[in-house]
Amino acid sequence: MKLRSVDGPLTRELLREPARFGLGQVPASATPDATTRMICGYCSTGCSLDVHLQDGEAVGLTPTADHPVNLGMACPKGWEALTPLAAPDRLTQPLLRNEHGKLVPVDWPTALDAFISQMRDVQQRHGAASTAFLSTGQIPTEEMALLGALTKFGMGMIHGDGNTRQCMATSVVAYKEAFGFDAPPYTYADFELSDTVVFYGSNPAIAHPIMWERVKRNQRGASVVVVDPRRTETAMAADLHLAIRPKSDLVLLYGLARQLLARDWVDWDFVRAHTNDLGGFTEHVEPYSIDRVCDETGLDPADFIALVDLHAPGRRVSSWWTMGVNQSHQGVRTAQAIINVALLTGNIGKPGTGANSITGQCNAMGSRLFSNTVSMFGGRDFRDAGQRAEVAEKLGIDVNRIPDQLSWSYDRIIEGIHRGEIKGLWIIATNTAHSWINQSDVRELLGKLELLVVQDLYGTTETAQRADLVLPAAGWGEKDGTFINSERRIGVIKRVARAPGQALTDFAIFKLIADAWGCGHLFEEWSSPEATFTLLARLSEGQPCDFSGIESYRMIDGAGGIQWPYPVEMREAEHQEGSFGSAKPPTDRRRRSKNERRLFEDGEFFHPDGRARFVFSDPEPPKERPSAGFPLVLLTGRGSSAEWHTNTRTGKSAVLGKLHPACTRVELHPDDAAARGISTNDAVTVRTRRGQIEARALVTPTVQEGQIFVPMHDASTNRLTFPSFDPHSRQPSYKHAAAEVTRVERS
Ligand SMILES: Nc1nc2c(c(=O)[nH]1)N[C@H]1C(S)=C(S)[C@@H](COP(=O)(O)OP(=O)(O)OC[C@H]3O[C@@H](n4cnc5c(=O)[nH]c(N)nc54)[C@H](O)[C@@H]3O)O[C@H]1N2
Ligand SMILES: Nc1nc2c(c(=O)[nH]1)N[C@H]1C(S)=C(S)[C@@H](COP(=O)(O)OP(=O)(O)OC[C@H]3O[C@@H](n4cnc5c(=O)[nH]c(N)nc54)[C@H](O)[C@@H]3O)O[C@H]1N2
Ligand code: SF4
Ligand SMILES: [Mo]
Repeated sequence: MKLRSVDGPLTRELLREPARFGLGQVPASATPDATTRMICGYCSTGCSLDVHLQDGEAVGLTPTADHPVNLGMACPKGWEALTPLAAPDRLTQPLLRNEHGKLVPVDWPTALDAFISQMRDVQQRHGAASTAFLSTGQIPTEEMALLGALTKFGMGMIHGDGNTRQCMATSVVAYKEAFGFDAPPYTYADFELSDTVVFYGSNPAIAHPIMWERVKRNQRGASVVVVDPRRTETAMAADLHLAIRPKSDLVLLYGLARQLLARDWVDWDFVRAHTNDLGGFTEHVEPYSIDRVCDETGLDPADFIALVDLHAPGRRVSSWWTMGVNQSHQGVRTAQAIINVALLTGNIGKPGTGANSITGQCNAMGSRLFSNTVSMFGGRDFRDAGQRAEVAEKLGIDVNRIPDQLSWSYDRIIEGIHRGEIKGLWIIATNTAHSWINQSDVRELLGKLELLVVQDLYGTTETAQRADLVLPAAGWGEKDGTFINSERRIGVIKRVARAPGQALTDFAIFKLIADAWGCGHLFEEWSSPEATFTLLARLSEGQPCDFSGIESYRMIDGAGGIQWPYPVEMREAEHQEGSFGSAKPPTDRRRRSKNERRLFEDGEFFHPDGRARFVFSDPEPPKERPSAGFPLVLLTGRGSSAEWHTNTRTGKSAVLGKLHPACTRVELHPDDAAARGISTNDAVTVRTRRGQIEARALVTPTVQEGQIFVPMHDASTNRLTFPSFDPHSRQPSYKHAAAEVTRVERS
């Protein structure tokens, strides 16, 4: 065929030798073995799965028995992980919108030609900064890194963010400010080694079922506390449930700190040696009396005191948080208030302790460190000339290719479309039209773009349906790479299945686009996922996340995953000691067995002075409060362990479909239901100022009076949510909007 702008060597090779790109080919990484192991592609727990092969292709899977993360367990999604690969709506060819507005199948050269010519056209007319990308925490680190390098160093883009903004941005900022680097300090063994385990806005029984299993294995008779407005499955199994008013966590935590100071339950040695600003913090929490805390959180004083008691000196306290904290108009300060309590009591860097943010997606941690969106590779700063020079040198590229400014955050990219400044958008592995907070707005906005490219497994997603060009991607199970889980553990995924039709790995798609764009020469060293991993290991050198000691995928596999940091010196020390991969007790910080490690054991943090910071500010009320027309507070979140986000993958499994109600449901309290004449299973309308949805009522005392809960998995949920953002992290506050529920009258 005749190509206008695409004539790179890789495209020619794709036409000549499609198997080299994995097309229709027996899995490249298939071993002759009957089984191979890899990390699950759903949540950030990072369970290992044994995939059973026949002629190199997956025929089934079971959880790995001897893996340090899951110890032989998996949740329903893990067991069903292969099913979505065979779904009938898998994309098998690129789709291009034709002059009649219809998406029609085309071949790769045509798709690449359309991508290059239209993206270039937008850039020529509106400048390179008018094109942007939105990516994900659900593809391997190597793919994220290649995308980030290609778009910013190769294609001249400045703006690109990920769905991790909806999820982890708050933790990133909280850790950076407090510790000097985005560094979750824990290892999962801490679940088992604590005396007190506190979950703030976290529902692991549903969202991280295998982490929850680790809590159940606690051998120290730990007291488990859940701070959540809802009586979740996790709260029901806890020793103490603090059903606070939504968004009152900050007041609770300042009150807790004040009580700890009043009782002198402070680890003074630790605080003096390793922190700054306790004086200011002590003054700050002074007004948070027991009365004020109970008044603002709605808690019973006895329950609040019980929480304080569980922080007694000598107890190992680990505090964990997830989206109930991060998705808030004051998420960063709330997360830092959790960190402050840990610093105050010296509950950090020791077994069974920590101020611990649990990540969400399988590779959210990889995205935070290597997607080149907000920070530059390895957690560096785009604005720092020295760091730009360092990255340029390690990559062998001209430093002028590296932008010297920060990318806009997701919400600012959306606003940029509003203002007509962003005209071309490339969305990879996220379903914006379903999951973004202001859905009616975003769906309309996507239509305003001059070019929308969507790269996904399925052509049926709400976002792909709105695209001008859809690129068919291979999924988990059909490609090689690494993920980084919640406890900083790097694990391997492998190609064990054939991608359907013309679907290519995201890695191959990025390489082809680089080639066709004319910047392929920048990525010669990025020849395969594993070669890219070596490059990333080199980029990590000298950073807190240094994993330059990892030599190969094989080494990671053999060790059951390796946590960062793992610098060269650590590997060398382990080799010398003969303790590599063995259970030999560690001797010093650099010589620790690599299987279960936590950060800050020596009290050294990543700020230049080595000290952690207390960061705090005054609480503020949520931006949209209940009113006469909308008297209820709407909470959203995960509905069941069988549903994953926008359900593009989990929705394909009949087994998973049986584990949750088929319809959209809204949970409401019996008194609110009675006042509105609503019974369970009634058809109801849920309204907010943004829009309304139809749902079935589930009347249950697990939600408090005055609150309702709608799972995020339904395509319409985000018509309701209120777009407010944490000012420091720009993370959306999905968990607070004013709403009303009414019964649909049958005619
Ligand atoms: N089955 C399943 N598992 C998943 C996912 C999935 O879609 N399905 N997604 C993964 C991802 S990406 C993520 S980020 C994690 C999310 O994991 P979680 O954060 O545990 O899940 P959510 O249900 O979003 O929110 C947790 C809880 O926050 C509570 N909450 C709401 N407002 C407040 C508040 O103001 N204060 C407090 N203290 N709590 C509040 C909600 O009632 C809810 O129970 O799950 C991961 N695991
Ligand atoms: N109301 C409400 N909304 C929320 C939340 C909430 O609590 N409440 N939570 C927020 C959070 S924490 C998150 S993380 C987001 C998640 O929101 P999304 O990221 O939009 O959700 P997913 O369904 O996981 O979308 C991933 C997409 O990538 C595709 N995909 C999967 N694997 C691959 C791959 O290897 N390559 C490519 N190219 N595509 C792939 C899938 O088919 C799917 O379309 O939702 C946010 N939205
Ligand atoms: S807990 Fe998470 S990582 Fe483990 S099997 Fe379930 S979805 Fe996969
Ligand atoms: Mo998430």
